[in-house]
Amino acid sequence: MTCQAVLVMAYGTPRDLSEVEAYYTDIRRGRPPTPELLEELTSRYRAIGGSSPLLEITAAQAEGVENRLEGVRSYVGQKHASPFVADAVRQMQSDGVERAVGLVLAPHYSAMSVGDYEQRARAAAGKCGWQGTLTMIPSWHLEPGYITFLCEVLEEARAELPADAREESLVLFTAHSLPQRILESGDPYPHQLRETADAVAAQAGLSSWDIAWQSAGRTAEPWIGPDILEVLPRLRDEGVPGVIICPCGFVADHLEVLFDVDIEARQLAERLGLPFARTRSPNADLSFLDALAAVVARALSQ
Ligand code: FEC
Repeated sequence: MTCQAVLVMAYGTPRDLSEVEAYYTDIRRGRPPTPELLEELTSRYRAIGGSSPLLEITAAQAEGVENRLEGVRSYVGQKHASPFVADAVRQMQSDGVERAVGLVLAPHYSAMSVGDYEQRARAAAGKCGWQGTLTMIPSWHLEPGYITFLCEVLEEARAELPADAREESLVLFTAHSLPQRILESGDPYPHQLRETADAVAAQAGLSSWDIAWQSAGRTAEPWIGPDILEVLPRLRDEGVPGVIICPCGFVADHLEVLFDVDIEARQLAERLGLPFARTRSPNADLSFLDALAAVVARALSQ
């Protein structure tokens, strides 16, 4: 029988504050951050309790997918922290995996995100001489189980708002911003975020929704906007009674959700007097894991 696997890829996180510098250096492709940048990032990890739960959640998601697929073993490979994508590919090689499906734990395709994970996996395979077949899942932003999950958590979040703000509140679907230059090559990333938003809006019967971007990098070049921090004051000025942030470009609680949304955006909304709620992250929710496993099963059957 063919030895099958799912290569589960995610962003990665420092395990504790002592690893932040190495992690940031890896994100910056080997250039260490300035002391100011390092302190600024470290202070964000401190604000969420000293570390991000991303690694544990990634591991639980990989295990959840593996448990749902008979005869399929999962391998976790991260972009910027250990275990790296290359470590996972080396392990697949030594375990004799013949066929793997590459699943990135981010729903929307960009050459800079999913494309980059794929390049890392293929480069690692070449380097360690893994001869198996890797089939990448390019995106899964319209997976029915994911859309249904988002509809359900939207209703939960709506219930957190004051009664008089619930019905007319605007839902903002967000994803990690990327440098604007990706648009020049026709990258589908913004279009796919819009498609997720429209699919949820249609299924949930939303009357008021939009997309926005978050977590833009600290670099000089322009990033895709508008950023949620620009949108919130505009919504208040337009008389919108409340906002629900649905960070559907992410599937786990981590720094970009726990700090950028739960602390930074929420504090701004509070200052503006704008009622604010955030949809809970998929994490290891059972119906979400069913949806991910369905995506992988389909790719394996092709
Ligand atoms: O919880 C954690 O510790 C990790 C949170 C985290 C996730 C995440 C996801 C994405 N990123 C994406 C793109 C970029 C680009 C840059 C960039 C920089 C950072 C920095 C931190 C960071 N990212 Fe991230 N990202 C997370 C954390 N990201 C920290 C560095 C400091 C800062 O700018 O805030 C710019 C550098 C570069 O050019 O590479 C671009 C994308 C995603 C969503 C897809 C995915 O999860 O892979 C896209 C989680």
